[in-house]
Amino acid sequence: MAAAFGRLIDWASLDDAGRRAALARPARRTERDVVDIVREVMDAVAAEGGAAVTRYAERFDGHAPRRIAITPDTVKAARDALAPADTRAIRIAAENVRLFHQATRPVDTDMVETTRGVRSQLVWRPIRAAGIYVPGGTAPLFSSLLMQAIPAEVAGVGTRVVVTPPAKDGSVHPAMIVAAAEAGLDAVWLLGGAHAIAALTYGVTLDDGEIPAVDKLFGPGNAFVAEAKKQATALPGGPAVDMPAGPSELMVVIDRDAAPEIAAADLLSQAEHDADAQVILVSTSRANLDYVLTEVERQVATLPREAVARASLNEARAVLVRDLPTACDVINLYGPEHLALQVEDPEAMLPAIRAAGAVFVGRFAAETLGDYAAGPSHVLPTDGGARTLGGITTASFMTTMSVQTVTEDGAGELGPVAARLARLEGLEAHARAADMRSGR
Ligand code: HSO
Ligand code: ZN
Repeated sequence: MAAAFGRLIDWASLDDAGRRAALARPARRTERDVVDIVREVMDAVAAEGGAAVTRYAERFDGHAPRRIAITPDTVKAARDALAPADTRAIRIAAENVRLFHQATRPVDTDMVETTRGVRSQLVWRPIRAAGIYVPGGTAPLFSSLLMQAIPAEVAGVGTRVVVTPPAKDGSVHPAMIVAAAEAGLDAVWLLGGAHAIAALTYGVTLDDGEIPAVDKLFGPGNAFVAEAKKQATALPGGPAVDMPAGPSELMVVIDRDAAPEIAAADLLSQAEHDADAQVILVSTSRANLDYVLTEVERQVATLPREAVARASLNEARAVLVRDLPTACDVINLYGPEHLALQVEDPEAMLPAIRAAGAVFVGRFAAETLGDYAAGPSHVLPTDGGARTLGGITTASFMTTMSVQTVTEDGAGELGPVAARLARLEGLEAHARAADMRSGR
């Protein structure tokens, strides 16, 4: 097995427990005391508001929080700092994301008449205020701004507050400003980490203006951000959160004839994100599995982020399976954030797959296209969350209400039924309220 890849797993040789263990996510290289540090930050912001946020921003980011207004002037300066083709690429990505989310925005249902005269429907409403975290760190992920702020815009969210860590020198990448303009935002806050999440949770006043308390927190981030979202949502009346969004994951399924250089390139595209990113190759062919691993080794040596990719590859797995139905078992057990199907008839596998954040069908469907520009959001559940959760959609920024209408005849018919059930539960006031409508 090529040196770069973590482990080879022969699926047929393992029992159920062995299979689960083979697919377990590796222990995170999180810093010590994350929980305690985040607790301290949350408490300080609760007690002192903006002053505490500014103090932590200066300590952890080296800069006080800054509000970047998205105005014709700032946008022009940002565009001038980019190549015209970069600006165009951001525009195309934004348009595709908007198109997809407009087409998939949930619609109110028709009225459903359950008993004659009793009609109900489900209607969708945007949430009031969304807090959107855009990761910075080693690379400013302006694509993650598009993938969240545009679905929120399409949903009709009135207040979208975007926070993102500043670069080391306190600046913001011009692409972030252009992306914010494409998403129709009026500002981006240069503020990251747990203190940014605390600011969005409590609402604070800073030198540059106000960050309002939001109703729901969105976005991936480092261990501090993830922990802060957890603590925020556990507060009484605290904001909701979108999903567990940890390090990137990709599972690539290949057969005998899949192109090894393509499978290898895709695996490396996610391995370069983060030392904790997880990539898994699943193959029905031992020979092709080995070709891919050789390719990974050849390609990784040529990457600018080779060190990050190699760290991730240490924990990578290559799983040899007997056939494609078994590959589907592996997929459903692991629940990958991203799944690439590079087999002869990938569509035929889809009905058996039920746990993956995003599926990339066939050799031309590079995850990279989905990461940037295909349309669906790239903010997806990691850590097996895909077994029960989808990624960000327009619906993530909305909620449903049921609306119920009843005619006099409807009340006459259903009132006695409800009253009976109320008395069975020992709730007499309920029963009387129903009786009053049915003339009893
Ligand atoms: N693959 C990442 C998203 C991303 N890729 C942003 C490049 N930029 C989500 O897991
Ligand atoms: Zn990516």
